[in-house]
Amino acid sequence: MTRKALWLSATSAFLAVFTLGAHAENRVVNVFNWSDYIDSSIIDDFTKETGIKVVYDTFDSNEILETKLLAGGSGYDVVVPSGNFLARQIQAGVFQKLDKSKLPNISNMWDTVMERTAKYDPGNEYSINYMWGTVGIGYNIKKVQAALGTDKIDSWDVFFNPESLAKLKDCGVYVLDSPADIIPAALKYLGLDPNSTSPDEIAKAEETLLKVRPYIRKFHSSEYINALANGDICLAVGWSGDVFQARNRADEAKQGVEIGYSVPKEGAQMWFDQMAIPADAPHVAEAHEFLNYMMKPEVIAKSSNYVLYANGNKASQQFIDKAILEDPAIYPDAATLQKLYTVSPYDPKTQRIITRTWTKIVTGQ
Ligand code: N2P
Repeated sequence: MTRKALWLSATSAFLAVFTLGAHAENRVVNVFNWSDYIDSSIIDDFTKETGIKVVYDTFDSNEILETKLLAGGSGYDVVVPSGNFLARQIQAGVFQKLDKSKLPNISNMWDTVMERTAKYDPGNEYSINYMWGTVGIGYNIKKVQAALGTDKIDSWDVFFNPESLAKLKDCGVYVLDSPADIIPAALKYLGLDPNSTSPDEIAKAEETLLKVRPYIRKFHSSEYINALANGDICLAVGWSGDVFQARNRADEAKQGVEIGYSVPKEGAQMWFDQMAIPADAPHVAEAHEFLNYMMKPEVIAKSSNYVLYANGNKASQQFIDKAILEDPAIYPDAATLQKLYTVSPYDPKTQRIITRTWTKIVTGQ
């Protein structure tokens, strides 16, 4: 080889390596997940292990996610709708089928959870469970004791009974800004089917909520974590793990705030948040790598240990803190399971009624 040829081949070898390297660095996955829903070290570890950069955005409402998905071109590669929303989004053609050959860690998943999520995603073809939990009542134990004379809440009556909620008005009540979580709870409290699509029954739920509306300070689906932890409010209708995160933040702050969580005896909703890949996702290969990584038992256990929600990964349970695994409000025992119901997606007509009803409730008119 002449000197020039040698130089040329060295240069092209260098260029080849350089280009490959640059390509690896450019790999990206755009993730859109709920707020307060991951230990961020998981994202750093994923990037270290795979070289794929994660652009991580958050939301706190299924409606917000749905609006983006239905508009198309969201640019997201992995999104996490709840099962009842996922079901109709699958119907609308928003997602692509998962390539299971790229997801070997699916063998770690928990059949009991998959049977339940199949209600929303038959055959679990489009989605993988991330976390699941309940809708219940988070409360400031001392403030509730002072206002109501009890430090134990076990019934929706504390919230839906206007006489009771009036007593909590001044110490502050927040409620999820989420009709598909709150209206079924009102129906259940009234002894009706939480999945009712009857306009009359939904009107009864509306009436019940309007009666307590004057005592609600805010409808919001993520601010209640800090509001509870700081002692700014005394009650929140919220999601289980978020309330437990509030409890932990309060413990860390050492200001004497103690937080409790109740799965009311009349029944509480059990929901499933599912990871899925939009049909128009720009980085499909990276999305599969991300999903497969999230199904590693140690990884998803780390997430549950941090966000205090149960996950749908059976093999992860050996890595989950004992206190979490044995807490029936996180991993329900048979007695708690009996109290839990699931919700179905609303048909378009019922959805319009629900949306209208919710506007009336939130605006108080
Ligand atoms: C996470 C709340 C997710 C539960 N902060 C709602 N599906």
